[in-house]
Order: sequence, then C-alpha cells, then structure tokens
Amino acid sequence: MTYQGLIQRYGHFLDLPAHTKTISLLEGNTPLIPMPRLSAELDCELFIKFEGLNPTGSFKDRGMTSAISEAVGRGAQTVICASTGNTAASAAAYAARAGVRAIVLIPEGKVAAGKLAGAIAYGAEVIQIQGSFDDALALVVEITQKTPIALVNSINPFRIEGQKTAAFEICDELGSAPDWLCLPVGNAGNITSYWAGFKQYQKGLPQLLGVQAAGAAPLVLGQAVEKPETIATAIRIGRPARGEQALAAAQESNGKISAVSDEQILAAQKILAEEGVWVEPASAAGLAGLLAESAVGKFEARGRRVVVVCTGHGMKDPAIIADSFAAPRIIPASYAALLGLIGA
Ligand code: AN7
Repeated sequence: MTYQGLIQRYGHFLDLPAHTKTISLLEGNTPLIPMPRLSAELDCELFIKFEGLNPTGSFKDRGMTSAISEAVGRGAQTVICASTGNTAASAAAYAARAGVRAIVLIPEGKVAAGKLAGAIAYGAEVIQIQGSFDDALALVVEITQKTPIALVNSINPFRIEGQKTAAFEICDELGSAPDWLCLPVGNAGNITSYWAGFKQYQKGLPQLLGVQAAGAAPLVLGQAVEKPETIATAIRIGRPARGEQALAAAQESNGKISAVSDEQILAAQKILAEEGVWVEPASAAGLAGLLAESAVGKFEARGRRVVVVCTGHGMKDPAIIADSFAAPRIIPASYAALLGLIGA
C-alpha cells in the first residue's frame, strides 16, 4: 500500500475527534538505523531513530499532522506556537498545507538558521520575543485562551497523540520495545508521547533516559531555570510544560532524566556524524547521556537493545559546524596543486 502518512497508518490508535480533517506531508516512517561501531564500543545493539528525515527535518511533524488536522477540522483559521525553531517550521509547513495562517513566536536571536528559514519559507509570520522560549509560550497560551487562535504547542493533547507513533514504529520494526530509549528533553512533550505510545501499544516497555542540557536542566535540578543557556538551542527551555509527566515517565520506566554539558553534546554529535548520521546538537543529547551513563557504569549495556532518538537533522543548524571548523583549503584549479595537497 502506498504510504499516506501517520494518521492514515496509525489513526486507529490515536485519540482524535471525529471532526479531524487529515492534513499530511507523509511524515513519519523514519528509519531505525543500526550503528555497528557504536554497538561494538558499548557492547550493545544500538539503533538511531532518525527523526531528522521527517518532511520539515524534525520529529515535530508527527504531532503537527495531528494537531493541525484537528484544528483545521474544527474550523480554525489561524494557528500559533512558541518555538525554539523546529515546532515553528513544522507548524508553518502544515498550516501552509492546510491553507491557514501560522504565527510563530521565537526567542530573539536564539533560533538556528535552518529552522528560521524553514518557518519563513513556508510562509509563517515569525515574531521574535525579547525573552526566552518560556516567555513566548506564556504569551501564546494567553492569546489562545482569549481568542479563537489555535495553540499547536505540545500542551495541545493532539500533538501528543501524533507523537506516540514514533513508539509504534519502533515496536513494529523491532518486534517489541527496546530495553532502553534515550532522547533529548526540552519542553518534555516527546518523552511524554513515547511513554504513552509504548504503554498503549503493549509490545513491552523500555527504560527511558531523558537527557537535558546542563544549562537548561530544570528536571534534574528540581526547579525552573530562569535563564537557560546551551548551544543546543532546541532544548534551551527552563520551564518544561510537561515536566511533571516527563519525571513520572522516567520514574515509572525505571529510567532517569540526566544532564550533559555542551561539550558532551558536541562530542556526541561528532561521533554520530563519524558513523554517517548528522544531527543537530540537541538531537545528540540522547547519545551524550547514554555515553555518560555508560562511562560511570550505571548503564548496563551488555546485550541490551538500545534506541537513541535523534530528533532533528544536522542541516537545521549549519552554524554550529561552520563556526568551529576552518574553512576548506583553497588551491589553484590545477592537477599539480591537487596532488600536492592530498598526496597519493
Ligand atoms: C531537535 O521547536 O521545543 O521535549 O519549540 O527541536 O518534546 O520539547 C523543540 C524541542 C528535542 C525537545 N530535539 O523535545 C520547539 C521545541 C529537538 C527539538 C526537542 C526539541 P520536547
């Protein structure tokens, strides 16, 4: 059967109202990529769920197909979200597809180039807020309580419904849930969705390792972070809307929420790229957390099946790479110069 997107494939598992009008860009169906080198190093069976291969380059498309389909089905003319970037691009694309207006609020100067460009390309009205993601989220919550504008942040329960499908796909592909699922945590919608998805699908439950950036780790510190800071701008969030649910999921699964430094995140990004998978910094947090747990011996890797969720594509944030590497060398367009440079 031709692939028709997540609502078509898993709609019977999703709690969506009858008025839902499917808006799809054939999201989901992302590969579970085996990582033989990392597996050998950690003595486990490690896979990357590469969510960067969704239509707008991040996992957000799973929840956006469902949230926009519901909103449009009940007649919404305008949708709005606060975003560190990926939600903005995704909301913009699905709103464009549906022919409705999209407004996105982003923290000033802190959104990676590929995300901002995406939101603009898809035709969203992009507004920078002199504040953090958390400030922007408070604003969109207020305006959607007072006007008919539809909220498409992951506070919206239909976002969670759509994002459950990633857990379904992993179970379908492996035949059962993995032993461990490692993923970045920002506003905590995704970890909440995975846990709900695994519980519903009844193919076993993984232990969850949710990973925050050390400079934006309210769930590890046990309190909100007023001025979150991390190079992983996607998860630069100090007051996760679904923080309680994330903590409950980690605990129920006998897993944990941990924090890693920006250096650990960048190191994990490099390790993934060296095995052919380029992800944005936030998306490397899951692996960074796994490596940190393994190093202190808390993670019993041997023989385990581990899925690391890489939430967004490396192309979202080209500056992170471009800023830290020397520009490619320049030579005259001559064979001699080429041979002289590379040796042979
Ligand atoms: C690549 O786009 O919050 O814990 O506004 O872009 O479900 O928030 C993005 C979050 C992980 C964290 N990886 O997911 C937004 C936004 C990437 C992300 C997360 C985000 P949640």
